[in-house]
Amino acid sequence: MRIITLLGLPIAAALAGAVSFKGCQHKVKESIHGPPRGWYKHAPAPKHHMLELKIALPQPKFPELEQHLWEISDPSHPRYGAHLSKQETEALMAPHPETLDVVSEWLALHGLVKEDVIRSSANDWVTIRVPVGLAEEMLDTTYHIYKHTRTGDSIVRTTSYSLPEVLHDHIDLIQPTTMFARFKALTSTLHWANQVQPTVLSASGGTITGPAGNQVDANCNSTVTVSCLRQLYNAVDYKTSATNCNKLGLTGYLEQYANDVDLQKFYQLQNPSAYGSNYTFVSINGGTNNQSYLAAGLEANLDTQFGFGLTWPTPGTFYSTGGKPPFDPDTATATNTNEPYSYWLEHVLSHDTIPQSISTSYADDEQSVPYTYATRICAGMAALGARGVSLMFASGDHGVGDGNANPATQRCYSNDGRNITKFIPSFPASCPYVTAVGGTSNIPETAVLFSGGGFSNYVSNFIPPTSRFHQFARPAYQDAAVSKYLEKLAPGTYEGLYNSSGRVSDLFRMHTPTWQAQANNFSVVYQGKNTPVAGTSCSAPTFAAFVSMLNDARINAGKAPLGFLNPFLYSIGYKALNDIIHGKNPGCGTEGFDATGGWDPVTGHGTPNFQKLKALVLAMP
Ligand SMILES: *[C@@H]1O[C@H](CO)[C@@H](O)[C@H](O)[C@H]1NC(C)=O
Ligand SMILES: *[C@@H]1O[C@H](CO)[C@@H](O)[C@H](O)[C@H]1NC(C)=O
Ligand SMILES: *[C@@H]1O[C@H](CO)[C@@H](O)[C@H](O)[C@H]1NC(C)=O
Ligand SMILES: *[C@@H]1O[C@H](CO)[C@@H](O)[C@H](O)[C@H]1NC(C)=O
Ligand SMILES: *[C@@H]1O[C@H](CO)[C@@H](O)[C@H](O)[C@H]1NC(C)=O
Ligand SMILES: CC(=O)N[C@H]1CO[C@H](CO)[C@@H](O)[C@@H]1O
Repeated sequence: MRIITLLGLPIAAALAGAVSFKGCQHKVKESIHGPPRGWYKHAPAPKHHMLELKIALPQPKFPELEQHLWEISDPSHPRYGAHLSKQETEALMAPHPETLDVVSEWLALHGLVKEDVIRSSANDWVTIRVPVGLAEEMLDTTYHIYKHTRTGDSIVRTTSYSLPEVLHDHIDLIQPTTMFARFKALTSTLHWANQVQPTVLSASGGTITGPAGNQVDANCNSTVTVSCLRQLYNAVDYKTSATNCNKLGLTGYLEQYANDVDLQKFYQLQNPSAYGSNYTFVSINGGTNNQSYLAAGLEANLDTQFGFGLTWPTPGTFYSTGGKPPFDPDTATATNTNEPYSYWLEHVLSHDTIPQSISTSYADDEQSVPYTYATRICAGMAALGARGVSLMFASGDHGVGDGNANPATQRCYSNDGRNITKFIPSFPASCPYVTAVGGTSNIPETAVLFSGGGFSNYVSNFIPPTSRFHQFARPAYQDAAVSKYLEKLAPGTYEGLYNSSGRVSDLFRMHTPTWQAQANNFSVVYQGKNTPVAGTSCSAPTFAAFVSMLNDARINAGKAPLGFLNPFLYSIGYKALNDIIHGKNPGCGTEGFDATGGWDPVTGHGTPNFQKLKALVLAMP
């Protein structure tokens, strides 16, 4: 059901309304202090170049949606597990009817009629395709081609845009305008493509004591397989169901394709019972899954092989979302160079059923995603949480830094015009409605050096006056754990580099390799060969797989899926995690944070002990 009919205001009626844009002054809606480090202005954008503009309409009922989310995700609340339906969620995401009218009228004024406008299922996003010339007129701005110094990528952006004053309360943001995010697949820098592991991954070499106190193959200290992860995290004998409607979702972006031949070969090697099984492929915004041998993506292969390999026979879904820079600014074809989370969110939220656990191993530096945009994407994640979906995001692969240089000497610059040194957290891992997953290596488990983590800089003082909620401030569920850690930190440590009022990443660490040459490695089949892979990219699908197994157990027991995990993990779940006390995550010329006993910003509460977690989640309502 489309909300527009519920609200009873067809567009034509709206056009009869009386808002006048005549003589209405444009006022700056959003501006940034020049392009972020790494980008330079190259040339004016060709006027005929087509842009796909996404317009976010305000969600006046979001605070109500968020209130539902906290209640139904808190195991001590009577409404725990009472997730909302698609209709209920959309009613809480919908813009005010007047907003729909005013915005439609403004679009009509520029010749954009109903047929030119694509609306999200909740009507909270509007998508239009317009030439640069028209966008410049609508937004009273000038677009340029910006080039990236290191990669040569080009994008069409502006550093400021304006809207008629009457529209300011009816539009949260329009992109692409000021967004220079560099969205990355997290395996891209952390693999040894030139190295190949043996074809047979034998379990010879005896056993050692794993984190759960059980005996595990000694090889698991150097090469990580599906079998190793099940041993390390105490789930060797757990069998999932194929038919209880539990599902695992994995996302693919940036033309990362999951190769079926590689997947079957992986199953033969690491989970023979899954051999011959398949997953559901979902294309979003033109995303494909090119099966050419050369088109196989290491990230997509890693995610599907470990995610589906660990949870088989749970049905799997692989989402491929199209759209990525660089592109040819001279073509007149609309090129989507927006950061693609909004497309993915619109798609999944428009469906009645959604996989209960979903993992994403892609990230941007938080500061490269405008606060307004981050806030809206994060609101979409909250809506998924309200629907009962657990979202796992890799925490990033650059420690507390941004990976632009050697972590020991690198300075990390803020791009807010002040150019001060700052730790650089990753987005969307920094969103308070998702679970951020980092990495460990070896046995006993140690935080990996590259593991992203720390405090979000998008805290309340960054909130523009128009915003209605304080999303990135430290959520209450983290208060006790974080305060305890801060008490242990020597006074003044990293003062000014992070904001202790910010949301911290959860960093329920999973086993991944370090990038020292002799460290552990995940064994992924890539273009037919066993390839060692590292990164928090390994951790996110692994953790998601264990969450999916927990959902399997709860669904079999007639209970609701876990949904948004953090309130549970911080209040009860941490008791079933292996505390990690070794390691740190250097960056920005510092040593980063230290792992300590109890919660810490590097390793969170630790890695899972599946049997213990299962007992906890089955004891909950
Ligand atoms: C798996 O499913 C995809 C589409 O979802 C299909 O293209 C592919 O051929 C299938 N592979 C096998 C081995 O059945
Ligand atoms: C699939 O990938 C191959 C190798 O990169 C490429 O040559 C081919 O054009 C691609 N096919 C499509 C339909 O994009
Ligand atoms: C920021 O400061 C550093 C070091 O002082 C300097 O090298 C860099 O050019 C500055 N960047 C900007 C954008 O001002
Ligand atoms: C695992 O490997 C690391 C690094 O080589 C080593 O320090 C550690 O002792 C090994 N663990 C066990 C239990 O053998
Ligand atoms: C951290 O955030 C608080 C508001 O939540 C603000 O008062 C404070 O100035 C911020 N500190 C820094 C170093 O940005
Ligand atoms: C970089 C790294 O640690 N590589 C190791 C990955 O695992 C194989 C064994 O399967 C070792 O031979 C590599 O040295």
